[in-house]
Amino acid sequence: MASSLISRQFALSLQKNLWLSAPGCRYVSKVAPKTQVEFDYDGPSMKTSVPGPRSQELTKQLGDIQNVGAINFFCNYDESRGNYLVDVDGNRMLDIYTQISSIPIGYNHPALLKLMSNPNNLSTLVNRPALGILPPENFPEKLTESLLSVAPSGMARVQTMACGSCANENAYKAMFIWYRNKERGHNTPSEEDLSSCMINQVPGCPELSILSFMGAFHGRTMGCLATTHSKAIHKLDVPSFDWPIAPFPKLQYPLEEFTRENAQDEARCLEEVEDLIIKWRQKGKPVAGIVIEPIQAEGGDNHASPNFFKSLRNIARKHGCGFHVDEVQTGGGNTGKLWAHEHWGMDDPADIVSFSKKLLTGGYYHKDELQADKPYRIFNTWMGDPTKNLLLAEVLNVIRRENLLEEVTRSGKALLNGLYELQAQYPGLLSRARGQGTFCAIDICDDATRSSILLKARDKGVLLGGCGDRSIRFRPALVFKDYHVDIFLNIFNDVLAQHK
Ligand code: PSZ
Repeated sequence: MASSLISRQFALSLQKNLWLSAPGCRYVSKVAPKTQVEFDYDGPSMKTSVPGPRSQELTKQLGDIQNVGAINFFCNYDESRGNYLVDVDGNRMLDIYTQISSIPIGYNHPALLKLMSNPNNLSTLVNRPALGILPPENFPEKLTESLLSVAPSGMARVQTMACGSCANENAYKAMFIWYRNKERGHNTPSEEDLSSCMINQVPGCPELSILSFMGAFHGRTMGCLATTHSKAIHKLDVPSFDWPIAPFPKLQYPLEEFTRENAQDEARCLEEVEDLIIKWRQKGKPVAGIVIEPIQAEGGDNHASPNFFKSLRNIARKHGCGFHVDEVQTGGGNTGKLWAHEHWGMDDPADIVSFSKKLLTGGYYHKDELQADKPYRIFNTWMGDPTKNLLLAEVLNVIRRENLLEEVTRSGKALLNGLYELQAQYPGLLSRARGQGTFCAIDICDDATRSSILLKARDKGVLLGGCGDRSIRFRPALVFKDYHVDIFLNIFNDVLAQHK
């Protein structure tokens, strides 16, 4: 199975000259002259409305096996290229959502196909190790080449995990362990600690808390879910912790017109954070850590200023709380920097930075002191996946080689300017265009109109996502260029004209 897939992909990469002449494909040489090959289609091409008949048939089949309520359509990943996702009905769509923001350099990037078709990588593909106990020889080297080469300021240690939730879940545990060790004065745990933890009681299972923000999304596993506050349906019926939840600033746009109001709102939120930390300490549930996204994504692309984050970081320090920046969605380059927190301009931005999605492997960076004091305290079977480290090392090479962060900054400006223009043209429909790099969003007048716009855009060959109550978010791959922005703006303009 694996080898037939590999040989097919190998064949694909060898056939690159054929792609040059494939109908609807083009060789983009002007934009990225340093790249030996970059393939992309020249625009969307729609054959049916989406989902088409084949997708509907497959959804029915899968429906006998799983809940399919969330499935949009089925994909043909062999045919997908660059910024274009092709479905099983032969529809080719400009993908500005990229698997919930998790395709870093487009579909079937030649550099990644080449990597995976290298026979030297076969054993990494077919033998998934339990990394915490039996890592492969090249593991330190690959971590150094991939994750450590882009480590946030002040962090030289990284722990990989399988997904974003798993990363955050373990990062929270790391903060609790660190906090209790500080409280204990780094002495060994007592007999009572050890026996009480076995029955979920204090002092072994202490009443500690993590402070999170209204509108946040940090994952759906039980611990993470206690810090997720974006939609009720995520949380309903699942027991949770009594942990403090602070308000996240609600910025008014355009920012230059509301400088004073926005600064006041941020100050109000920060004040509330300190109040909550004090209140929860008094309740006997001290805040061991603060977790925050640099831009609240699922919650509606809510931004805050670098000053807000700087002050919050100081509050965490002042009260002895760990500071965990969740870059699962913002990390990987969409904001024009590899990490969104780099925009804050701080030498010591966090104690923990978690990632997944565009970084291909989940995990978290941490300060030395956040390392668990004993083996097996932060542990599971896989603890990541070395194939993802291989891919990530190559993705980072491509990002550097093709200056993709600069490209993102450029196409992001074009995208945001386009959104500003559309918002001026359709003031009743659109508002609050905002973004950093291509990590952009715009608000639609109401949820029903948003759904209609998303579906109509899809039928015209543009894939977008929603977030928050009524926002549309943009999450293209890093190979999204100015001319993709133009294609998008033309189609989006047509769709909006139908909703006037
Ligand atoms: O509906 C869902 O479960 C979704 S839709 C988008 C996400 C999840 N994002 C995942 C995510 C995130 O955006 C942030 C900031 N933190 C943690 C997570 C969880 O990552 P995964 O999904 O890999 O567990």
